[in-house]
Amino acid sequence: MKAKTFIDQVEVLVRSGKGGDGAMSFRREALVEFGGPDGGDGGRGGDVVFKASDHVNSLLSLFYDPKCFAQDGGAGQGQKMFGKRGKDLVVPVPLGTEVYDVDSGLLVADITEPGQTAIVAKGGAGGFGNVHFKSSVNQAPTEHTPGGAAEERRLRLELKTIADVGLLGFPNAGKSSLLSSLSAATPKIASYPFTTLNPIVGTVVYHDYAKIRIADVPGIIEGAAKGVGLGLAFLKHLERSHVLVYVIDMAGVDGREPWRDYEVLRREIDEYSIELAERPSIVIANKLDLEGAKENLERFVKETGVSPICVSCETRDGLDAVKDELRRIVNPVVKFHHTHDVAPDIKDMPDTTGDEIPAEALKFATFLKFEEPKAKSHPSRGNIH
Ligand SMILES: Nc1nc2c(ncn2[C@@H]2O[C@H](COP(=O)(O)OP(=O)(O)OP(=O)(O)O)[C@@H](O)[C@H]2O)c(=O)[nH]1
Ligand SMILES: [Mg+2]
Repeated sequence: MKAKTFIDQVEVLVRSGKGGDGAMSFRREALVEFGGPDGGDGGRGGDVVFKASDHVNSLLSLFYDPKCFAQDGGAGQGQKMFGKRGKDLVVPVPLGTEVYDVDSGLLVADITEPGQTAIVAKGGAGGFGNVHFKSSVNQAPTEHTPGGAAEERRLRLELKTIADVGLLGFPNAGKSSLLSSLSAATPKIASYPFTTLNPIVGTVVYHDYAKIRIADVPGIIEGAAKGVGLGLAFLKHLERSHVLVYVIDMAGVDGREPWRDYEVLRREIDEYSIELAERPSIVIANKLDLEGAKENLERFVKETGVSPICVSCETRDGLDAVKDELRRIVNPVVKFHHTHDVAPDIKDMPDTTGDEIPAEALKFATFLKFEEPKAKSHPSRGNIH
């Protein structure tokens, strides 16, 4: 059996730590009469926390280890010793993970921001030791409380890739070739269908550092909505894309008819989700370098009424037009520095010989710290009497 390398749905059991019990104890010491209560509180139990991580892109580790248990809190002890706090269990999950409670079916958390955390099981509170119950009328209390119970629940995690743009097309249309031409991603490319079996995300970086994330998902074929081929299950990875890109093999390799391909694709998406079908979309005619592609293009426009952007991943023609069009639709915010969303225009900078950095430019270079070097201290000086 081939080992699994990608999992986008998994059920896990999470359990927080139980709170430690409060202690009941009295101070006993030679020469100290009526030492009083000194039972410490229990420590609180650890939480189970899901944390977004850039280093995981699948729910694979949870598939193999679906039990997430945090540590119990320690019990309180005599001499006012408080119990140890139970350690939180922090579970890294990929960006785009939705967490559902299996019993209620409700959404518990949606992990969409880098570094985002969600407490999915709260640790029990520590119990009170008898030192807490001391009062003027009860100077030797024996009351103490047990620690709070652990929280246990079954959760279903569903990964929906987060990307601005999703590529859609028949197998072999050149989706992965397009992704690798536009970004630094290196998806597997081959001339057989279903080369891509998992969603892959690449980032297009523009000259001003604007970024757009593109998701490449497995090819779909006619009847996919009814489960043919790889079905449409992976289309959930496009649910969070703002723009859909239909990639059409205009050369009709494998004896295809590009206009029919387009219509079938649209129909399958319609059947999957009307909402997805109504997203902004662009159509890309690929493999324009191959024979017959130009003639097919004319017929394509006539049959479908759509004028696609023509590209060839082989000769790299038309890729800039795709980048420009995606940028126009997605309109990414250029994040330059924490304080500046707009990049300074180099033309606005004062001239310089290059020997020194102009003060105007320094305003944008807050990451450079220009501090006066500290005067060296002379420890001996202060000591002279
Ligand atoms: N001549 C030519 N061949 C191309 C072009 N784009 C892709 N190909 C070839 O088409 C074949 C399929 O390309 P992929 O990028 O793997 O296609 P895909 O759509 O990702 O296919 P699946 O992952 O199987 O769905 C490969 O052999 C590519 O080299 C192109 O513009 N011109
Ligand atoms: Mg592919």
